[in-house]
Amino acid sequence: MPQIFSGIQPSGELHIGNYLGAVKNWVALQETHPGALYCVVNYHAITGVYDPAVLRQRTFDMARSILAAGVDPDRAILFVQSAVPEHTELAWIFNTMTPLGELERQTQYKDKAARQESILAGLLNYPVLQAADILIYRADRVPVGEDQAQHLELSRDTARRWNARFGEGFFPEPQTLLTPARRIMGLDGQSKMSKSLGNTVGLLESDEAIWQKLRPAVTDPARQRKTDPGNPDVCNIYSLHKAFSPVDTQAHVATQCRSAGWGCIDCKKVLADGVSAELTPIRRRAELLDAEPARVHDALATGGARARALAQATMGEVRERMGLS
Ligand code: AQP
Repeated sequence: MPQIFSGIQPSGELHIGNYLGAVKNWVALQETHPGALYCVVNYHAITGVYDPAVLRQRTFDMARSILAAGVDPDRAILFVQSAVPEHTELAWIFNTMTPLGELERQTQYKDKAARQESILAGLLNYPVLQAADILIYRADRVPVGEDQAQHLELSRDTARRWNARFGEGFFPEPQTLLTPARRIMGLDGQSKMSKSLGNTVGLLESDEAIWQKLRPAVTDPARQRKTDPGNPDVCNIYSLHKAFSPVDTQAHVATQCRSAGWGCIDCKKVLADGVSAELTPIRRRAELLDAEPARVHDALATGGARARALAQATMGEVRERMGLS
């Protein structure tokens, strides 16, 4: 049975990009892969200036949102990265074997570094820690969005490099599991929906707040007037229909767009209904968890203990094979 691992940063709210690209898949995979590991990767969220109290709160909120989205702590192992400090031990080991040039080539590093005045080493080494996060559980399937594909390639290179020196076949080469919604764009249609770009639609936002974001959202730029026929294939709103609306609604929306039967605002109203149908139960579960925060803390404590036992077993073997114990 393949071992599943995936992580998410507590660098802001859980948004529909994270949900459609990764977390929705986590919920599906826990049914077929009991013991799937899902991690709130707080060590990854400290590569810039941050406030400790805010980080602590966001870590809790992220765990609560993941549970509300449907991750079940009886099926999956949900934990916070810093509860398993062995991740950073293995990351150090991988750092000693990773060529600098490979890290400097990572697209996400280049994008984020370009937005910062002073670039910290942690930002560069982020994918090395990510390789450790995955490989410490000897995980071979990683449900993530498309933006993580290059980092997964580096994880595979890392596994190959370590295995070649210390034990052929010890670490698996982890494969990316993508969803159909592998890359959700922000509502400006310009760049990936991303916590750090502030262009997100939060999973727990109210219907009204979501509508205020959807109403001005960019559609097919060729559609200037309601009478202009549109092209759903280039419309970001239509790509969200594919994620949130039933199949027959998607077909109807596409026909109405191409024939100019509907204006974009009509199409957005139907999308808002689909989003509400999917997110309302998640919001309800989040409210229940807010009333009983101990359920979140308990899930993380149990998950942390289970994950740590697995990580310690791997590190025992790693130290042995590397002459460190
Ligand atoms: N727009 C997206 N479409 C599809 N999948 C996405 N993911 C993120 N954005 C999209 C996937 O969500 C998971 C968790 O991501 P993360 O929080 O660990 O880091 P990220 O990819 O860097 O997400 P953000 O929102 O863009 O955060 P910041 O701005 O802080 O870097 C991953 O599986 C990711 O692929």
